Amino acid sequence: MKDHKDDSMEPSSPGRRRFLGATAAVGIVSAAGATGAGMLVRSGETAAASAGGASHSVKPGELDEYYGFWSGGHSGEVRIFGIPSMRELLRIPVFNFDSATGWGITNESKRVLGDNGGFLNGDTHHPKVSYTDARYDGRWCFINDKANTRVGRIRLDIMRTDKIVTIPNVQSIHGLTLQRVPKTERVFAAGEMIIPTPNDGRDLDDPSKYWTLMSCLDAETMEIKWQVIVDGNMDNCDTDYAGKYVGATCYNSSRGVTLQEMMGPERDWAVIFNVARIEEAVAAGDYFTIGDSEIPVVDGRGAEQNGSKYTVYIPIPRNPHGFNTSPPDGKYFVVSGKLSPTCTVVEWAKVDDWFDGKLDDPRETVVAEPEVGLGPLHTTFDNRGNAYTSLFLDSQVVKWNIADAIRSYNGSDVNYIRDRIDVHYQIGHLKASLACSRDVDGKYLSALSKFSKDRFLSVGPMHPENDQLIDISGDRMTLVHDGPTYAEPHDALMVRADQLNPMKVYKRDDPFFAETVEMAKADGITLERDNKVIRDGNKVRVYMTSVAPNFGMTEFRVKQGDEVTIVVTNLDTIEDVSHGFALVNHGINFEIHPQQTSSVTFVADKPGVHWYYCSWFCHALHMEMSGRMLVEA
Ligand code: RUQ
Ligand code: CUA
Repeated sequence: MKDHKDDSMEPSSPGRRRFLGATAAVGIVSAAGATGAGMLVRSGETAAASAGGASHSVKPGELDEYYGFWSGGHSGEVRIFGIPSMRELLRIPVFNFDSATGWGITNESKRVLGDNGGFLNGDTHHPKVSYTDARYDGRWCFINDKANTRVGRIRLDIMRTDKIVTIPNVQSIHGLTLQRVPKTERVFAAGEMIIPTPNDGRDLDDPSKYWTLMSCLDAETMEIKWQVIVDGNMDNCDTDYAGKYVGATCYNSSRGVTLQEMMGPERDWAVIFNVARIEEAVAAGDYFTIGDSEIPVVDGRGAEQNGSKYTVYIPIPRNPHGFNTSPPDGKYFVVSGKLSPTCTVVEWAKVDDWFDGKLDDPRETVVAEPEVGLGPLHTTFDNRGNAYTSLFLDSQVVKWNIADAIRSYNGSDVNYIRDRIDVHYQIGHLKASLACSRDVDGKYLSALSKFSKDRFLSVGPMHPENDQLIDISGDRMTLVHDGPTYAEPHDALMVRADQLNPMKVYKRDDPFFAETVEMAKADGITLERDNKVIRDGNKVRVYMTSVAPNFGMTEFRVKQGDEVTIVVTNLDTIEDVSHGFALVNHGINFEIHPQQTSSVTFVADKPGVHWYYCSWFCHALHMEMSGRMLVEA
């Protein structure tokens, strides 16, 4: 890599350097494991800009303006930040095991984890909050699991995961996006890795028979409605603002299985799916199925002929990555070149023209292809017609004007680059406040930098990442915060604080623990009152209440080998008075927040006295909130 010092820092230069595609390809591959000298150089511009940070601080006791939803990467969770303070407010376990809340331990969480409760890892990339008329409606946050091919859904009233589904016929869900209008009824999940279909041992050595599929889920039921088989692979995806299309990038149009093969072609593509035509085909029975799966699969292949009835393949330079639709009206989408220094701007209305048969060449949907810098990955937007693209290799965010990029593409000699700012370092995703919705406000931008290098105290070989906050409200971008994060948020989005309305105390009829309440009812138990042990053969159900600083039962007796279910109902009604139930030497701990019922099932295999205690600090006598399980040999 070249040293940054050699490059012009003029924000108005169209690109910091021009180069051949091959050079970029070598650059990005070496940077993947790299410590290029150029990455360490900081410009004077950034140091000066950082000085302006104080005005964006949120004072103790003050509330933030936005909720930030951060994917937790291979931690498998989702995190909530306050923006602009960048304070971490909550971690929501999704695909991971969580010691604090008992996610993966309690019966309620195991029901959500389902058959996949055996997997304790996940890799979350793209959190998406549900919409009504392309505005955040506070119902759900959806999240993909790249590691185990799942999609999870978080209820935003209680901030807990309530559904997880495994997507069949594909491997690795990477891109995840939602229908915006009239509201989120469909969730789209892009399969990334190509595999034989069905993947039952056939065609192991014949990658020409490997495929992947786009899946559409019903947002309400989380059932998979249909899938579309495509050429190439799929990476990131997004929808339009009319409820008609979903599109995904493809970085492996050659369907290669090695890095060299995947980097081969000069152009890959973005594939666009015509949702209405796919659903008509499914309704008409014009589909097939794969292996044991009953999901209708529609054939969207045919890249050589530019697509099928259901799809169009728009050629895009070299291994494109991000796919982002421009707010507030969703007129364009921007695809980043990754190994090409360009972004490609496509007008959604021209995709209509394509499907209406008015165009001869899918490239006619392209209205601009600005040169933005090295390693463009993702693009976000303000409310003033500007786009902001992350440049992995340049470690920069570049701000460019969409209308001027279109003018330039049409031959005008106009400079579309508005500003550049260094980020620290090797940025992946970036997202401006409300930029995926009609309410885009052009105030803040989160820059998720993959390397932090020298920005923080050393904590050993694993460095934190650096999620930076940039003020984009003025003509020039200003860096206002460095936010170290633990492995490894990929993407983030901001929702205005007034757009969410989480509960402060559970309702007793919450569906999250309804099944446990049903079980109690069948045992003749009123959870809000009873402290009782029910024996049913060698199955023992222990029902107890908790009110700070007491468990309703300070001892219970079982026999060695009994299968014991402990159900705890927190009768405290005051917000914040959470209890926990930890059973010593049994690997059991879980949350019970005010008015919540939680339960756990285990085998009492060790005779003797086993203490349980409250693990959530709730009262001056919290230490004394305990009891004994007596196990008879
Ligand atoms: S991808 S660094 Cu998983 Cu969102 Cu682009
Ligand atoms: Cu209850 Cu601590």
